[in-house]
Amino acid sequence: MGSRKLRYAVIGAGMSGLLAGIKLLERGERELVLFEKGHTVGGTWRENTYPGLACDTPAHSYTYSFAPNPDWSAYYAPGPEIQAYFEEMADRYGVRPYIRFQTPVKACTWNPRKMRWQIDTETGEREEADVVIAATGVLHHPHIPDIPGLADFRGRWWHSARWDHSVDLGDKRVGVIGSGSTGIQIVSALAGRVRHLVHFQRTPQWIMPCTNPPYTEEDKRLFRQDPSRIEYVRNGPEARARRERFLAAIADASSPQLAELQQIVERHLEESVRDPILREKLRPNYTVACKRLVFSWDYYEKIQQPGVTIEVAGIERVEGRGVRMRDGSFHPLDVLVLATGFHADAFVRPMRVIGRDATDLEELWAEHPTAYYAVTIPRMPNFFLLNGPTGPVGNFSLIEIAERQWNYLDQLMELLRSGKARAVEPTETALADYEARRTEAARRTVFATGCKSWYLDRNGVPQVWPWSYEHFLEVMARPRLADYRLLDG
Ligand code: N01
Repeated sequence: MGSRKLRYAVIGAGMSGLLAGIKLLERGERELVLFEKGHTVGGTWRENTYPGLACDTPAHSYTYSFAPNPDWSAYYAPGPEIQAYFEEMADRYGVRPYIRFQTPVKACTWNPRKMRWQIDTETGEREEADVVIAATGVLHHPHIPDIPGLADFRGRWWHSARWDHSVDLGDKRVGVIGSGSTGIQIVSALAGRVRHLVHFQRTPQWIMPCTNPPYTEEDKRLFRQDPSRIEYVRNGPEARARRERFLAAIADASSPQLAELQQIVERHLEESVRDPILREKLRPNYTVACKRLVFSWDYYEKIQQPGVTIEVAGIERVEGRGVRMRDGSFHPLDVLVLATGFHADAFVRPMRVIGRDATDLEELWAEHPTAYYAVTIPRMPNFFLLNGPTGPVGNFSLIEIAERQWNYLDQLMELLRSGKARAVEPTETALADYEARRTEAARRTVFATGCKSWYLDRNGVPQVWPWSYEHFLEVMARPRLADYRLLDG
């Protein structure tokens, strides 16, 4: 079999989908189409526009390795700047003309005769491709909890990822439900800027202190002049040590590194919150980093201003004019923001994926979503995932992760391009073995130490990468072909 030209379909034009587009164009591939459900690129950074939105991964790390940005305004970049970066990337690398916006994919169906995927969109289009790259993101289906009475609320309410900018909050009494990274960022931003703010916390969070120094014009000039300074922020000894320390902490709940993290957050709470009653309200009863660690440089300070109430009594119901607590108390509110997270186990769903032998991905994922090393799935030939299930999604740069995954997948695609195979998929045994080792390791992680979080699958097993970052880099460096089935049609 000689070499052949492939046609590629990328699903999603967020950070990972754009990466796929850029890399394919860079290789000279032109037979490609990106399907995007939204009106522009950027994924999560397009959807989330809430006040205080920022990325808690250092800006220079949350940047494509091949497109450094000396102009980030601060160590942690604000959301709109990140969105602007992705818009620029789509143009700079010429990906935009290949994107079909407002075109959600309804189904991908493997055609065994043609050994190609048929892609059907919600807009009635039908396309074929040899390769599908699912870059659909992790957290994008808002979780709207079933809080009694929500429908009766006479004020305005919305989910954090659907911010209503038409409402001026300055003179409003605002309630924010949820204390994940989103809720903490929103409350920090609104405190002191609205008439009254109530932060409803079902479960308090450990807050990791950090600083967010703005980059001066001089800093930016130096970054531009000497890119090794950017590389230093990304991968210098301090960044590496921080990453390794953090990974050692989360991978082993009995590690000294975790004990050290615990001390840092406890000290931060003791030193930052003066009122002992408030301090106890804010004190979590689980181990640090069991839930995704929240970083903040100002949350404790902001909530101690006048006009902010921390409520931990538990919501009984929403009423027409506010929120009733289980202890009978009542918070009158004009606006309610649900920072209540996302359906983290959706991944490519609700898209329907029917692979070889009419295998339905929904059935494969009935128990929980999974993929061999987070990137490939048995019976789904030439169906490749970026930031798919069981990958390292914690407090890391998902960009770096997607780049490593791309490097791995590109080697599988090379088998197709060079004519060594028509299609490639991992064996069932390889996935089963991976899952057995992964779930075993996952039980030792901090995520399994008894808190509730979106990291856990419905059986309470962490559905994320449980090993070191080094192991991830090692595995992503080269596919182990013995674990793959090559189909030649
Ligand atoms: O969502 P979450 P998020 N009644 O699922 C509460 C990324 N991110 O949007 O803990 C009352 O973490 C729920 O309470 P509990 C990051 O990966 C990154 O904040 O289940 N409360 C919890 O407090 C992050 O982890 C950045 O008891 C209810 C909250 O809602 C992920 O997005 C910034 C409830 C949900 O927390 C998700 O964060 C922001 C109910 N019925 C987000 N239902 C960066 O900076 C849920 N809750 C990169």
